[in-house]
Amino acid sequence: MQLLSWIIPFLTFIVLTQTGSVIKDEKVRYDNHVVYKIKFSNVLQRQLLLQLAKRHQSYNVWNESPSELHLMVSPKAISEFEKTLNRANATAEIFIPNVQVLIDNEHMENSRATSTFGWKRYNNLAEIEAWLDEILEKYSDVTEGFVVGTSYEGRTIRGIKISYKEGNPGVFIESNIHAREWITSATATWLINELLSSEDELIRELAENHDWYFVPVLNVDGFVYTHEKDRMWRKTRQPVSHSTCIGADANRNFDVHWMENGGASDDPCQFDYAGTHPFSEPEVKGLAEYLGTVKDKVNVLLAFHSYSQVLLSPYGHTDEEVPDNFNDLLHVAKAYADAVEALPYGTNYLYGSTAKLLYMSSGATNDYAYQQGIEIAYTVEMRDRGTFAFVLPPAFIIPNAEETLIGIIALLAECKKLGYLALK
Ligand code: 0X9
Ligand code: ZN
Repeated sequence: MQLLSWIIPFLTFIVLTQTGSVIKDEKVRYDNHVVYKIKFSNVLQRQLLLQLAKRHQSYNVWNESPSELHLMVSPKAISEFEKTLNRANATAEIFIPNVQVLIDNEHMENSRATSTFGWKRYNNLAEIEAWLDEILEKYSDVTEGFVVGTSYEGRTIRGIKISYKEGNPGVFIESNIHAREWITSATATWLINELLSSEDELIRELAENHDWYFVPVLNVDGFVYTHEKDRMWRKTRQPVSHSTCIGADANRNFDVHWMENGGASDDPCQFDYAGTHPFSEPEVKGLAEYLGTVKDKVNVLLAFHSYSQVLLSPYGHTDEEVPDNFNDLLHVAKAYADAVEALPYGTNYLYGSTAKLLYMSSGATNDYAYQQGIEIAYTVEMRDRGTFAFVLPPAFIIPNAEETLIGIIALLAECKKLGYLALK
């Protein structure tokens, strides 16, 4: 009895999570989890590998396109994965040999950087919010805070509007709807700072002649969870009744062709679970409601994601149809991609229709915005192409943000030329 009470506090309790493993109350670990890049040469191979990837939780889809799949495989599933590869006669390259090493390096770099808010490391939600408060106070004459709603766990989802004068066209930027895509909120906060503090003529012109609506972290619960528990978390944190799996893919939860054409999953354990019904996730409902109040003043919407360096335009739910202004959407995206590529970093962006370039995905933010009358609406998938994937080292925050800014300048110039920035 005495021995037992002595031992119990020292016993650790292993809990299996969606992919990694966690020692109770500690962070999920991804030791020896490998990310493979699988290249398909026919549809059958794709089908076989995707079937495997979706079969159980030793697999986690990181990126998908018609010709390629990036898949994280837990160590215990590697031999099964290799057998399936052989059976499919497909080849795979190891992209990331050990995900935990990337996470550890990121953690080390984050703790080495200065303790004040900045872009040399990734900031957590509390830091972002404290910084937002400072900014709102410092620039009170041209900024105002707004509230998008309340998350499942009761957090306030906040935004900031920047407006230097009446009658500007509106640009709406949503970021970190996917929790693990940290580069998106880091970039959004950097942009806010540039718009408010830069003395560069081009940036002043950009800042002062548009109204800016930023939601730096939409999926607040998921974001906090990535900092505190599981770096690779993607979805919201609302439990699903009758399932042990938690959360929905907020970017499949908008009421726009919801669950159509296989553009999302009805399995709560999948990365692209659409939720029980459109707007079942309070974060998504909140964004849609807020957007409803400003959409008549918003000309352009950008939904920030990572990774793969693409600009995706509607539609996500069908590859058989494109929007009426698809050619314009291509022109505008080309302007962004060309401007980014012309920088010394030389980063290459592809662009095109979501369903054609990427995969069927229904219920996403930019498709919803488009349906609501915001005719220029993209998903921006930022750096990189899989070398570091979601765990992009902090040293890349500023380069990524700089090229996003240059891309946006070119995008808006093209929108103006094509007549999309007129008052609605
Ligand atoms: O799958 C997604 O939600 C996005 N890619 S990510 O790797 N960041 O998860 C792309 C969504 C694009 N889909 C639509 N606009 N429909
Ligand atoms: Zn994403």
